[in-house]
Amino acid sequence: MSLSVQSSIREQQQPAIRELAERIEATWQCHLDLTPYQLPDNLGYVESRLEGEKLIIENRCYQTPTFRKLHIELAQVGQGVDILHCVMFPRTEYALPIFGCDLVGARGQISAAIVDLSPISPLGLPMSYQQALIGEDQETFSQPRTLPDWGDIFSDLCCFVRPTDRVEAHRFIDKVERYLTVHCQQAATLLPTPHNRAAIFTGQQRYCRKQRQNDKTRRILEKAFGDEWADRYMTTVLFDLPDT
Ligand code: BLA
Repeated sequence: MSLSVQSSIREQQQPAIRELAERIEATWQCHLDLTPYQLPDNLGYVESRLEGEKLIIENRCYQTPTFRKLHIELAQVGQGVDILHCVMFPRTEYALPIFGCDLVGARGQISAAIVDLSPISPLGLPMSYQQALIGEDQETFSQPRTLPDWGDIFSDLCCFVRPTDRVEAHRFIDKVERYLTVHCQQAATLLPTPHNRAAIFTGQQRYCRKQRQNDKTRRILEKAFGDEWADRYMTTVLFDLPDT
């Protein structure tokens, strides 16, 4: 499937965000068998209509035999703030962690860069992931950030930093690409375990429930679209669950 369609806000976004979006999609295209995924009505491209700061959101979504939903979202708040959000939800017969990444940039700086492979089992990440990513926890960034309370869903390999310059921004982008590549490789070899579906669903449910507690995301959406819309967007587009 071709991913060459150009979006309209992509060209205007900060170089690090644009580059990360391109690398994520190139990695998906290289390792996965992508087909389109239909978002709920009218939520592919959204512009705010309320007073206050304008918010533009562009979504791209795919699925594969192993992943229920691969989501990459680019957003622009006013003229100053650019956001990249990406989550890969496995189908519930695959006991895979959830890859997630968020990059928030304002006026040429990146204030938040986070990437994780989040376990859906209380036992943590599978051993094969830990082996494939040995040493990742030793990489240094000069301004590490502290996770909020709801961030107990993230693994030991979670990287949450404020990159201070282009070198660190690239260090972060390279890291995302490594996590993503390992994840795609692991996903390709994992056999489905349908008998485990309920436990996997519960793990994904907990992940979504916690992510929906991110007030910083919620507030931006509420300011531009209102409370009800923001809640619908967080539960049906950003952190939705499959039908049981
Ligand atoms: C932080 N997310 C943020 C921030 C903003 C957004 C404005 C604050 C930046 C800062 O503290 O410097 C906004 N993020 C958005 C918006 C969208 C978005 C509007 O994705 C979408 C429309 N968030 C995720 C995913 C992860 C994530 C997948 O969507 C992690 C895998 C994490 N974002 C995350 C965390 C914070 C954050 C942990 C810091 C929250 C805090 O410090 O309280």
